[in-house]
Amino acid sequence: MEQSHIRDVDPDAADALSSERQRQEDTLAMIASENHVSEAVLEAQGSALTNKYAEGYPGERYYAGCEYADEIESLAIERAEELWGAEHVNVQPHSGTQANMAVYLTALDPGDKILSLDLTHGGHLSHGHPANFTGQTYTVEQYEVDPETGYIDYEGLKAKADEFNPDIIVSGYSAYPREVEFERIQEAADLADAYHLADIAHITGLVAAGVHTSPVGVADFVTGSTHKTIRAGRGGIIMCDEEHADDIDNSVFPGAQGGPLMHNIAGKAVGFKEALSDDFEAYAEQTVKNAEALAETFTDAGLSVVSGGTDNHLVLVDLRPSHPETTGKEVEAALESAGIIMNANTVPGETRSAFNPSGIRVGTPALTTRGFTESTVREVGELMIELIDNPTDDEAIAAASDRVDTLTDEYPLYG
Ligand code: DSN
Repeated sequence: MEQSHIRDVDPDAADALSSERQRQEDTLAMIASENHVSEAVLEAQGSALTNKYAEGYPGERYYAGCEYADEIESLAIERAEELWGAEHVNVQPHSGTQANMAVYLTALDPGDKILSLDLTHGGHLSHGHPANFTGQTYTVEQYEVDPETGYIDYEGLKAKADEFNPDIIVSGYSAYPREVEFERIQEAADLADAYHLADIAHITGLVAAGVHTSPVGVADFVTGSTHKTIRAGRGGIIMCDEEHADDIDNSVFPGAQGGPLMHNIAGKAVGFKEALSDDFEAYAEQTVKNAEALAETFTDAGLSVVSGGTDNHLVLVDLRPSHPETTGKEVEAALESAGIIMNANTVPGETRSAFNPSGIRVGTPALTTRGFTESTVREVGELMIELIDNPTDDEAIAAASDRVDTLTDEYPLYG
């Protein structure tokens, strides 16, 4: 087969791809769920494994020619077992939501009861939102964060578990800045004789590095994303004890998915190897220190940081007390114009809509990958505050944009 490069075959697609790479090089990625994988992970994800069908699991495939697919998937599994200390790992979920789907298929029947954190309090669509299959298939009750402290209301959760008698309690969140006390959630699950699913999508890297408490060995099922703080190939992962291993594997394939995305599993294997290095622990620690520095910068400027600070990689700001007329979307747009990319987010007690909410969520995993430390993160925080105060001031936006250009030049990404 004659081979040509994408630039010759499809200049439009080539332009879009190289522009995206340049966009990442020239902007500050502060979406809390994003990160920058290494060139090695990019290579794995762009490999010939994208061509291979490998339904089944290593050594037990439904197709021939799977010897290298087996090798790659086994590497990903072994490394994940070492990173998180899990008895059983499934690396095939296409995403965190698919991982959660497989757990629900394993643990629940349609109509069964899920107890999970409200989306506006930091939960996730796949934890029972009405617009998601979970909200449409199962009966859902939600717990909340304490309105005074912004921390999970563990006692309220226990009371709800007692009253609602759920079949599964979901912990792990998308916009919660504090360390999760998985043991306390397990107590509520024990009280209700319910399963416990800990969805650590955002904090997989912090847990692997030992920077945050692990729910592995506490919760019945632990799910996660593999491309956020853990910085590996894109997708999802499930961990559980041996007793649930066969059921989970059957729920992923053939229950919820067909052929695994073997090129992504290769990216997971390579990223997990990188995460097993000593450098990764320092990276995870720095990610948290950077988020703490950002939270402090915001608080010092009079912004209302949900829960008063952070223990992890993200900071959630409620704009209403300091900037009652400014919405998260306005801030998102102003910052984007200056090359700072983060997202508007709902906050506990939200009074606007999910599309134009009252808060912003800002994360440090990607900046930390670039080499940013507390002082540079503080500087970015100051730029953000200037634009939160003046979201429509073109001069302020231009000045911030110049500074972002300097910072991105000083901290190149892929080069
Ligand atoms: N979209 C991810 C996030 O931003 O948290 C979760 O799926």
